[in-house]
Amino acid sequence: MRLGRAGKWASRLLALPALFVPMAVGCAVSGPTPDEARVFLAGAEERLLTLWVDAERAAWIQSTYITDDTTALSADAQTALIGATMELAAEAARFDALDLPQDLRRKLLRLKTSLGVAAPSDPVLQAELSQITTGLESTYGRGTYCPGGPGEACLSLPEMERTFAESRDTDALLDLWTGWRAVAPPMRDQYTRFVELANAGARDLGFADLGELWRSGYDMPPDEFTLELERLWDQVRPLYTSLHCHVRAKLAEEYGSAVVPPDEPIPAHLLGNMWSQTWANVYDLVGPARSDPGYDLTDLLNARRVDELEMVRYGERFFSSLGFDPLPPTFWERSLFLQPVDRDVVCHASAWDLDYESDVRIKMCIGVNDEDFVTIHHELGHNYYQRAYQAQSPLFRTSANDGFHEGIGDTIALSITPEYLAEVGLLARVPPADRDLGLLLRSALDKVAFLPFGLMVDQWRWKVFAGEITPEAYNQGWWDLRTEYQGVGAPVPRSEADFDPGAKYHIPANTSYTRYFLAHILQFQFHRALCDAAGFEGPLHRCSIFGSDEAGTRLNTMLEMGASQPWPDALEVMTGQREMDATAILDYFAPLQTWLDEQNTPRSCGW
Ligand code: X8Z
Ligand code: ZN
Repeated sequence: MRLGRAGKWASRLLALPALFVPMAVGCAVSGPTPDEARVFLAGAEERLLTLWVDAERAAWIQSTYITDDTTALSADAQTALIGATMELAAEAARFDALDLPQDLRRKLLRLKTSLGVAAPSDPVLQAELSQITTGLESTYGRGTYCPGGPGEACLSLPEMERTFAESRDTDALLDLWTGWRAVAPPMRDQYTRFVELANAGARDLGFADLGELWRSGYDMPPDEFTLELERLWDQVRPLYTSLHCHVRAKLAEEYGSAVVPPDEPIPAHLLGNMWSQTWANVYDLVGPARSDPGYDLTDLLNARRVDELEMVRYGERFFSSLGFDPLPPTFWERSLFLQPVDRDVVCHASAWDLDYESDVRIKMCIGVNDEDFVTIHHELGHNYYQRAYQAQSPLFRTSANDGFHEGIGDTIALSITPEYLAEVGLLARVPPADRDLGLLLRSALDKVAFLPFGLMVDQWRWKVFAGEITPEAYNQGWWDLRTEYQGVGAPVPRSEADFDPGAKYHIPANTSYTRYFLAHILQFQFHRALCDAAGFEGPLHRCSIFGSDEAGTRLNTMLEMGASQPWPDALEVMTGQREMDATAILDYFAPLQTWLDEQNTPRSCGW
């Protein structure tokens, strides 16, 4: 399975009739039995596994060599998988009323919810849907912006992202901000059709719409999950609002209040990131003058001449230090680490497990910088999770919930502390404790700034799937939510001729996004628990679990479980807690909250 995308499953067309129901011979009234359910699921898993692998191979080739042909072949594999999964899910309905052991009940639900997309039963519509989804991803992957016009030199997305990280020239930033977004309007009609088809499929599976299908993967009723998200957001919102207030004030000092007006959303092109989802790239504009940590990881990597591959080796060595086996030779032979010069690829980072066993890979267009150093750890977290649960039966070869999958590598990356960098020879001197505020602020610009973005992307999609945001209001609905949650606004007027959601990878790639919000809460819980296991004493932002067998064992115990148990059980194994809990992230940033409150005293906050 691929992470970084919805677990889209497709299978070759089946030989079995769609509703083949074996009947017990010689019984007048014969309902299905638990044994029949077990046999059915074993057959389904075997068949799906083959189809998943087929679809993954086709998708890998599509993503690493985008052409019309590879896109079409990937769509075919996807159509086959969707067809089989929908058919199996329909067959499985006969076990709905049966009293089943927990593992079988879980597998039946997984059969339905693990589809990132559902489709109507008509094979023609299934093919149409697959062509749309694969086509959208290829369109995104091929996207460039040519500032001089068509035929002139073009910029790739990673190139534009570097300028966003480094430039303070508002005109240049605005030009790239609008230029990149031209990739998306051609997706708009296709996205509208995608919503129609996928919703029809979700309804066939018994869900109100695709959003409800997605929300049903969390071991609780979907409405309860929505409330759970609100609860977590309410816990962290005050910290976000304080950070927003400080950042807006400092940006206003830099750019002037005509560009960054008080009491209004922050213009989206000024936060150091194409989507304003993380803000650490503007640290130099907003950091505390006397508490700078005194080092910059990008500079350290460059000074030590660490290249892209060596960055991945640092990641592998971290996991090895926890007791995990080294990555297999095939990982190094088959991964894509660099952006090829001669063909289009989907540069958005992802982690793959092509055979659902050991053929793990990452796909990234790595740049030598701090962001990509962390992203490498993020992706490797997926790969080590995939390897850890490979002994589970196929429907359980995924994480406890999708937030867990996204949170593992990030948890490891929280251990990239100054102490760790010194231990591995990247940093000469560990900054003293009086520099902690700078460290915490830099981290918050990534982790805290991300939270409302992590939430709003699916708030938009869920409303779209539910018909509350209609195609005529796609863009307006997007910016309403950007404003409401993030306090970030479009720097130039937008209209329904635009389709700004489509310029964010996970919309064309149909990857659910709430997983990242959950991961940003969970990773601090995981980190706290693993630091505890490692016997660390001191502030959590100075804790690195590098080299701790105890932490590694604790982590592995949870990873091995895959999705075989409800996520609260998995969480308990790792942390002793059964609830997702934002107190870990709040504790981590508590000294920063105090400092932000002081800074913000004379300011008017909010938007
Ligand atoms: O998409 C990703 C990963 C792949 S699963 C690179 N992330 C989200 C994003 O880039 O928007 C990681 C954090 C959020
Ligand atoms: Zn990920």
